[in-house]
Amino acid sequence: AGFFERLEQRVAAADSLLCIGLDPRPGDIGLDGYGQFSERDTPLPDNGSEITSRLVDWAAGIIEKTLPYAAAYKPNAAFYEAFGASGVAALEKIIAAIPAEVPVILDCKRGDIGATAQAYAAAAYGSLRADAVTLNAYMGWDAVQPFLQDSRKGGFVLIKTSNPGSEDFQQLQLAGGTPSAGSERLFERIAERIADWSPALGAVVGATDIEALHAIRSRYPDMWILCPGIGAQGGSLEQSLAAALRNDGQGILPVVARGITRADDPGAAARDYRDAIRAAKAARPAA
Ligand code: OMP
Repeated sequence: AGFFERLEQRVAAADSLLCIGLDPRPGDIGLDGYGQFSERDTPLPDNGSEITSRLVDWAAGIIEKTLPYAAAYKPNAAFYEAFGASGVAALEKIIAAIPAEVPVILDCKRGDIGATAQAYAAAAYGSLRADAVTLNAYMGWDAVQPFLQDSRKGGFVLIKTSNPGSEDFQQLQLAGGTPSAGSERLFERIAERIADWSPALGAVVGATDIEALHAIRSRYPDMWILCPGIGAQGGSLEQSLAAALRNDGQGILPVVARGITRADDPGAAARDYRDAIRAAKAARPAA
């Protein structure tokens, strides 16, 4: 089955839309201060297997407590690559340990010329065995296509991101709007393209811009939206869901990473988010 079909099966089975980010910092595994920038001649660390096992244990603890509430997990590759080869080894093991019915979205925001994107796709799907990836479409369709050649896999393209810098380019008004559609912003044009490119693509729209969530949902009633920025970045779960739930009560994956992984009790935090999602679905006006 295709990625979004499998995602919808998991969402229905767990009655949850929660996407849990697995982004370990050195302090999370007792290595505060690890990763100082080094000169070329600095010797390589010799504690590689210890780092791998600490990362794997950290993730296993969170997955064990949060699995019933998770629609999907989203490890961000940066936090593993930061530990070098041992971190990437841990990421492989962590993805392999997540039950196959729970989709894994590898957050790597890829997008390079086709031949290179092909190699990145091999890394994401061949080595790491992720189910889907996050993508940066700045380089266009040939940078995205290699991630969709396998019909079981899918991608979420950055549309309106959660960070302050998302105002720098994504909001730019494009010249030459049509009389019917009016003026158009860059992020809206990208959303239009991905809707044409493939049904295996969803949109990343951050929880910090409720207007953008509204704009994308009203234009694309069926598109899946990955919605980070809840918890540590201050976005509202309730407002995001009110803006972007589909009529069928699916269609948006609110992402929480630090808000769960750094909670005193990650299991209770995930359950609370899951319960808030159920409440928001129950509260929405009848279609
Ligand atoms: P927390 O702020 O700890 O919940 O982490 C958010 C996660 O979502 C990080 O892995 C970010 O890289 C990612 N993210 C954003 O925060 N904002 C975006 O606009 C897009 C992403 C993403 O693609 O997931």
